[in-house]
Amino acid sequence: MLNTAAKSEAPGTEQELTDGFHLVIDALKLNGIDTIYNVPGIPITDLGRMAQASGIRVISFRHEQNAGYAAAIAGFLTKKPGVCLTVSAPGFLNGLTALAHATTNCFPMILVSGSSEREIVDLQQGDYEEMDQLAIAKPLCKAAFRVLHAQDIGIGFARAIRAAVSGRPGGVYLDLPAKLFGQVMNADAGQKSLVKVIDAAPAQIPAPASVKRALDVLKGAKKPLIILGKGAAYAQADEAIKNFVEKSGAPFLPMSMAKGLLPDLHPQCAGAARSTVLKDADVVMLIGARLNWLLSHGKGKTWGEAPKKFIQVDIEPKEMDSNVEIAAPVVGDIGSCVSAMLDAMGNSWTAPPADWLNAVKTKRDDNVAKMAPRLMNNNSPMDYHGALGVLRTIIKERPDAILVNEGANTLDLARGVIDMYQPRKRLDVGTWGVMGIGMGSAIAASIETGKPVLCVEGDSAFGFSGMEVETICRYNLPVCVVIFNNDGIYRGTDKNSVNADPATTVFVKGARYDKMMEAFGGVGVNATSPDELKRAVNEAMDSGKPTLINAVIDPAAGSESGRIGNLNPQSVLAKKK
Ligand code: ADP
Ligand code: TPW
Ligand code: MG
Repeated sequence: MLNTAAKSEAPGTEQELTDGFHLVIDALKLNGIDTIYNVPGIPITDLGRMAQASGIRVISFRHEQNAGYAAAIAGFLTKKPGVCLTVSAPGFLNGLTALAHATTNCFPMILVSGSSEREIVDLQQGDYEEMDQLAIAKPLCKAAFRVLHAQDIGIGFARAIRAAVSGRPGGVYLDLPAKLFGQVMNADAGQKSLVKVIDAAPAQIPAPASVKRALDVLKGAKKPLIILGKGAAYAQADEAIKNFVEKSGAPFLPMSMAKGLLPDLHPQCAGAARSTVLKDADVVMLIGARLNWLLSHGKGKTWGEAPKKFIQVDIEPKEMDSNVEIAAPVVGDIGSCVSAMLDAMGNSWTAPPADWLNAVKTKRDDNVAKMAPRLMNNNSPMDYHGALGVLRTIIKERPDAILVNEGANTLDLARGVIDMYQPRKRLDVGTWGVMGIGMGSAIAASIETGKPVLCVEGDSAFGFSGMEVETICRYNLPVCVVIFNNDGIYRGTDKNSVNADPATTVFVKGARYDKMMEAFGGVGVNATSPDELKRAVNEAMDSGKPTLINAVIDPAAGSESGRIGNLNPQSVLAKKK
């Protein structure tokens, strides 16, 4: 139903009116956008209020970056653009990191920011929060639009939505100058100006010849490997992907956010034999995963000496050959591509050679067995493995819960230790390895899915979005935050040998993050052993109460930059410690 703003006053000319505020809300609702992640202020305070009054869920954050990360992950989880609403210049800039993050990760998101008066901004006359936001946003997103007239709001939102979700998804910026909101127009004309986006992300069917080429390459493999990336998780083609992987018989390796697409305990999962399969495979099929730094660009030591052929399934044609030659590109949406491959495989597909499958299985079972005793230790203070062993069991018992994870050691070790069982249950730092996605992701995950959320956070990582524990308490969300508190970044043991300042990577020793949650009425627990941790997390997950557990980790347990210390540049002048 149309929101009408008012009636015109002049006698004889009485007509229903609408305005920019109402048209924005109507445009969102018409397109099924039912949630906004927001921080209020001039000129969008009333927009948030009116959106809430109209039935849209408006989640107000303490910082736009976190609202933006929430919108970005909402896009990943739902395939609809997550919407973040901010004020002008500083609010816009705070949201911009998340917009760039969404674009980098191929998540559909729309950053909607109010802006100042165009005439004043363009003459640089010093308006309130003056900034040429559109120009600044452009290089950081897929598309950027500004709406100057109320009658263009419908088209503006339609373009933003379509740009965000079609093709390779990404971030879109929509600039709404303050003046727009108060613009009045005839309500009927306003209604007619709205656009319902039909088939926003149309299926992109792969060329049959590309499907045949891919299967020919796969069939010729002696040591095939399938790598599933977060694009495959995003695609929501879970059944088709599972059937395809199983029919192929090939070992599969899930990238971090693709874990659970097929369970990590699936007999074909090569997660625990990662280095072996990357090194030894002769044919590698990438499904919704890029050959970026996370896969060592498809070359070098990680990939071994033996020649390899790559098959790549992706919606973005330009992704092909980005790092190495792709022998069989399959361009299309993953649902269509995987279904087409499945059909073309027929009923007589032969499994890969047994010696390859056995070699992978042996390596995987060895690595799992080596890890097992470390996960059962009950040391106090805890080490990473003792604490993670407990969380791994909790997720096994509650496969429905969503796991949010960030940090360095806390991230890298949790990714390896905690098995996932269902698609889109693991949300983490993404392609850039961003610290700060934690609380925004947790809030959006809870709002969008209604499922319980477990956040496993480094103490540094948590600090980037920690104030949002107030938001978690305010909306009473079933979020349990576990802080791996090792007194710092990577380790809490660095010393400054020159003066009394603390070393650059350490924090206050023995900090009690649990008290932060108590300050807002949530539950805080200090856990010093795996047993205590287990009890506290189970209690939190059972009660659904906002909870923060300060898990005391040995400050000496971690290593520099977790698993990616090799990426640190080295000074030849600095003395090695
Ligand atoms: P990961 O970090 O898990 O390896 P990436 O973010 O590098 O994954 O890669 C995701 C890829 O998935 C991107 O290249 C993107 O174009 C692609 N993608 C996203 N959605 C789809 C889809 N629906 N169909 C096909 N490809 C997709
Ligand atoms: C936005 C650099 C990578 S990991 C990390 C930082 C600051 C924190 C690691 O410490 P934490 O984990 O979280 O306590 P742990 O278990 O190893 O002690 N700014 C941004 N993103 C990144 N990646 C950084 C800085 C970084
Ligand atoms: Mg730490």
